[in-house]
Amino acid sequence: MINPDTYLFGWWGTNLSTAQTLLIEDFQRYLYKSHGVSDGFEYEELKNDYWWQLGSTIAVSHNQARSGAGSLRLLDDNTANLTAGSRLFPGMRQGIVKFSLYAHSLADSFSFSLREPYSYMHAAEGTMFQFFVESDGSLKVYNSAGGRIELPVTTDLTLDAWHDIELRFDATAGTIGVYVDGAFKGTAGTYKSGNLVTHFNIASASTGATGTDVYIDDLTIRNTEAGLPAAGTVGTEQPA
Ligand SMILES: [Ca+2]
Repeated sequence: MINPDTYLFGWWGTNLSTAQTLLIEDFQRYLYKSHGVSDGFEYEELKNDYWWQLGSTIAVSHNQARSGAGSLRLLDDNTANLTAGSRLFPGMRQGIVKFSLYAHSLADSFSFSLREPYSYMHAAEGTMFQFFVESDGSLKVYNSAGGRIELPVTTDLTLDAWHDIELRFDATAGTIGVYVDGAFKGTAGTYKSGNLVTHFNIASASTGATGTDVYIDDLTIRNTEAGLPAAGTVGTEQPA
C-alpha cells in the first residue's frame, strides 16, 4: 500500500511504447511547505516572478547571463529616483539566499539586503541584514550602529566577472553567514531589529549619483527552518 501522501505521476514518453514516471513523497509538504524561490531571469516579465521594480532600469537583460540567456540588470542612469528592486517571498525565519553577481560598474555602489515586509528604503526599520559593495569592489556589511564594516575575511569583487554569493540567515538568532565564490567570509549580526525576512532588495547607493551597472542571476531562496527531507532510493532500477 502506498502512503496516502505519496503520488506517482506517469505520462507517455517519446512514443507510445515508453512511459515516464515521477514519484513524489510527502506531497502536501512539497506543495505547501516548500517556501522556495528560484529566478533565472529568462522571461521578460519580472512581475510574474514577484519582483517590484523601482524605475525602468531594473529589467531582464541579455547582455550577461550566469546561466541561460538572461539576467536581471540594475542600471542607475538617472538622478531623479533611487534605482532599486525587490523580490518578495513567503516570510522566513531561517533560510539560504544564493545568487550570482556581475558588476560592470560600481560608480554609485550597490547594496543588497534582507528585510521585513514593510521595510523598503535604505536604513528603513526592518532592514535586518544589509550589504554594500563599495565602488572599489569591497564587500561590507552594516552593523547595528549603522557603520559599514568589512566581514572577518575581506572580499574584493572584481568587475566584469561573475561571483557567487550565498547568505545563510537566522532571523531569530540575528545572524547571517556569508560565502563568496564558495569561501566562508564570516558571520555578521543584524543591522535593524526584526523577526522575519520576506524580501530581497537590491539598490544603488543614492538618488543623486549615477553609474552603477550590475547584473544578478540564478537567484534561489530556500526556507531551511523545517529542515530538508532526506533523499533515498525507492527500489531497484528496472531494465528498459
Ligand atoms: Ca539566467
